[in-house]
Amino acid sequence: MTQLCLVLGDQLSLNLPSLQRLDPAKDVVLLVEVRAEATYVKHHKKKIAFLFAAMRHFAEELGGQGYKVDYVKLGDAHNTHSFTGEVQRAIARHKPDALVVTEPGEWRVMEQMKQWETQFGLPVSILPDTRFLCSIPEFNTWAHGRKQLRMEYFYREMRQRHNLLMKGDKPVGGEWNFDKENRKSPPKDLYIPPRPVPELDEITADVLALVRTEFADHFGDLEPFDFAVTRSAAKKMAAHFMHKLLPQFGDYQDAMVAGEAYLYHSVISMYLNCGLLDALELCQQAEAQYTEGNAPLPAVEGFIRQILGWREFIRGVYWHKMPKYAELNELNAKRKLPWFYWSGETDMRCMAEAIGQTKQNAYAHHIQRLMVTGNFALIAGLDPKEVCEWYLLVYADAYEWVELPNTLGMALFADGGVVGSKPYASSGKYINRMSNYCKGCKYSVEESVGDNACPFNALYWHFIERNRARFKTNPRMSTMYATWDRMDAGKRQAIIAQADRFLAGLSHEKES
Ligand code: FAD
Ligand code: DLZ
Ligand code: SF4
Repeated sequence: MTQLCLVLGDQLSLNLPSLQRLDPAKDVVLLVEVRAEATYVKHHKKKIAFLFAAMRHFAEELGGQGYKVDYVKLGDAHNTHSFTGEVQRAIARHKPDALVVTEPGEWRVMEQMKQWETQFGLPVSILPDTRFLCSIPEFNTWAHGRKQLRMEYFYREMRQRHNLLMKGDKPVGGEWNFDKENRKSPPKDLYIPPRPVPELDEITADVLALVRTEFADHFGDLEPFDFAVTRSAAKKMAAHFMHKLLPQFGDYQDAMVAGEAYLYHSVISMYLNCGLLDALELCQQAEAQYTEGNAPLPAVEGFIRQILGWREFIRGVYWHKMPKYAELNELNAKRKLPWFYWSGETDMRCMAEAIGQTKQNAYAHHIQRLMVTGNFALIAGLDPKEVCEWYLLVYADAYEWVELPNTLGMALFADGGVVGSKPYASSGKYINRMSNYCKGCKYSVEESVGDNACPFNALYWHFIERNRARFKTNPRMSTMYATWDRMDAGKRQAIIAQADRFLAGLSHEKES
């Protein structure tokens, strides 16, 4: 019996379950560059280049391991530009007896795969993706019957199950979570060790030329291109983080500094999500930095929590709640996405910085995504569908399984509290505390009303007031309502009018 195995662009791992099933001597691995995947949302140019270059390098790596690889390039004659079309053509070429795949990261692709057995008249095995540390059935069992899904409790079980930072059945250091010791404001003289810049080889140069011509109208800058595109280069990026940045990761996890896109963040999500890095290996490497005395516990615990806790929890929520999840809009937000999300041209310095870095790097760190662009979208009442599409296409690490619960749930509260127990709404005060953006901004973060007032301030109160019925009884929001209600009625009226004027002035169309 011969098998055909389709490997997707975010499945570039040698330990992929479907690859483990193959007999390299006779089975065939298929990788395909297809327009449908690059354009179902118009992905950032850098993201397409990154994935195509990583796929081409992975095909070489597989060849080196003795696999028979069939690689379809974007420009190949007769490319049908869809997964289904390319599998069909490959069946005609190789005449396999069976198809084998690993479950995909997106619901829409799973729906396609489920049709293949009938469509092609061949047995199709869709294997669980064991690169994740919690399987979909395991998450569903954990979630079953719980009134609320809370990451913290899920995370504790994951720590025990994978024996990370554990002393017997107790957490190392006596606590599960050291967040209160993390999250300092950025000092003026922060030194950030420079990140390694991977070399550009011929394969990547060819892909850059392809993307430059074929996807010219997509969002974002293609160059400078400084992503790792091989497993070994991605491992060097991770090693740089472990040795040079992890000790201060916790301290400055929430900090934002103008002109500093990466700070002490690992910048590994794009490699982890496409399969070049392994989640458990990263957690174990971080743990070793603690046990060897190279990094403090709060930093290491914080990093492990992001991967073992948040990343796995978010994936669990996605598969537990889809497909209805994508349609949720708890706060009935309907405003169109302002044009400056595409251009980065706005006088709000925090937004210009976060969007500008996103255009340049296809990356922004968590707090920029959550508390700047996400917070603005939440308090301005932007339509979740438009916001989710933006997040899915602008970031190199974005696939729907991870983007959707983070955006629709964590940032927009459009899921009504599945991911977070309260909305992450905030005025300019939070941004001022955690960044140096406000000092160079046209607006004054101290003011809520008037031409110079920071738009986040009035929008925040507008959000609080217009969602009173929904949040007044939420105990975690009661101080906010008490503060707002204590304010002088004239002041409250002026703030609401200020926000209304600002919202009326937002344009979703390109200005000529
Ligand atoms: P670090 O800050 O160094 O953290 C280490 C790792 O932890 C990350 O690489 C990532 O794998 C994991 N992690 C941390 N937080 C989360 C989280 N909330 N969910 C899942 N994994 C997490 N992450 C994505 O990978 N893809 C996305 O499309 C994505 N969209 C997001 C959209 C919004 C609105 C928000 C608020 C967050 C989103 N995140 C997404 C989560 C997080 O912002 C990124 O994982 C992180 O910024 C990646 O940068 P880093 O590798 O430097 O992470
Ligand atoms: C994101 C992406 C892009 C741009 N192009 C391809 C492609 O040409 N071929 C491919 O196999 N995968 C691509 N991907 C990643 C897929 O969109 C991803 O595998 C699915 O969304 C499932 O998570
Ligand atoms: Fe952003 Fe307001 Fe600060 Fe300007 S003043 S950077 S708009 S928070």
